[in-house]
Amino acid sequence: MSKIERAEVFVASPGRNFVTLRLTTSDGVTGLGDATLNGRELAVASYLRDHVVPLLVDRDPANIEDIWQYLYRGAYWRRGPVTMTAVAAVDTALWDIKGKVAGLPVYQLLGGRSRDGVLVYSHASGTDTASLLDDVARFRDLGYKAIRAQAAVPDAGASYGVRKGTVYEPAAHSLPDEQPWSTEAYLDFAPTYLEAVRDRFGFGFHLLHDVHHRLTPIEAARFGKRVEDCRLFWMEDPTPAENQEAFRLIRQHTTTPVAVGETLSSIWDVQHLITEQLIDYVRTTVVHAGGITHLRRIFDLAALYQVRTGSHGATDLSPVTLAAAVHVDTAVPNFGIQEYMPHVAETMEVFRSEVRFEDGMLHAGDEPGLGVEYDEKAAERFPYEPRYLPVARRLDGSVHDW
Ligand code: CS2
Ligand code: MG
Repeated sequence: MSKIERAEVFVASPGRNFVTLRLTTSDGVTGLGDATLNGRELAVASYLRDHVVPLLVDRDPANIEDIWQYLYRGAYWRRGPVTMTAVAAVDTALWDIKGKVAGLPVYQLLGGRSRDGVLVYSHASGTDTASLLDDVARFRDLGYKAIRAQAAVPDAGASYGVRKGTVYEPAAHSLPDEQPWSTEAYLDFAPTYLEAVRDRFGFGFHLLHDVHHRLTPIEAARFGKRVEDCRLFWMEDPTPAENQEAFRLIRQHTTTPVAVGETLSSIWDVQHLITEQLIDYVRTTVVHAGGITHLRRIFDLAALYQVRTGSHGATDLSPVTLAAAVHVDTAVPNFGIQEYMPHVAETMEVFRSEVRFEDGMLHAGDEPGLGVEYDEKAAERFPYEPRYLPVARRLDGSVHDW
């Protein structure tokens, strides 16, 4: 019997911070898992090093489901982003190993190919409408068939989702940026730039928008109704999802499709959203929702209710997560769309990935396993630096959802 012989946790900052788990078996097969939780990286690194690695050594890497149950139920303390990210890293690495042992890409282990390629959307942004329109034009030229549009809200300072050069969340500070927020200014402004995108470029591509948890349910209902003529592919995270029931009110007022899930980590966090058809797309992803094993369970539940997938894929998710997501997306029947922001060159020096972009789609490649290798020597050139996501404050100084 093959055994897990070694489990190593790497923390490095090639372009931004990533935590990576590498398992090695007694047969010398390696598997990778992403364990990155943006702004809380070391908590997951410690969870793995101090509490999970000692439990893995000598286990049979073939028993993915058993190891998942052992780590999840065996912790007693359930769910939550730190736990589920740590479990995800182990699970992803085990699927990588299983694929390499079988000589098959992971999507084959999940039932094989359901589609030729994985439709992706990327992020156009601007400091105002004019620069946003230029950025949308750039993404259209690059061949994207789906584009998310975000612009900085006037009088509300910096906004989420707006790139500064190549930097995308977080800003390069060791303590959180504090960014002003005005719901009124946003509700006045955002619909106008979404309309400007449709006026200029028409309807021959998918247009998406991220509200980033900023609105109350009734404000979100008003926003969704106001932008119906833009025919958005989705409005994302219109209101925080701790209270799943809150989405019923949004549903009662608008036909703009709703996507939720990037901050949620278990099937229980999306249960009512899915089974009561309060959303159209579920955005949980491999790294923050318990790995391929648990994500597949969420997506199968979603399929029963005509909810499609739309996995989170910002650059704080490592190329290991992107590859794992593309394997899952290739196989599941209810795939919707995959978020994709290309990683910067430093990131790709450390993670060599088979994932390829072509004509608006991602392709997983046919290497056994996930098709990603980690270059730990290259990673040594990029030491970890503490970084935080920003914090939002309303114009009166009180804290808002970022
Ligand atoms: C965003 C993310 O990609 C998205 O839709 O909401 O950029 C999110 O803010 C970051 O991943 C947080 O780490
Ligand atoms: Mg988002």
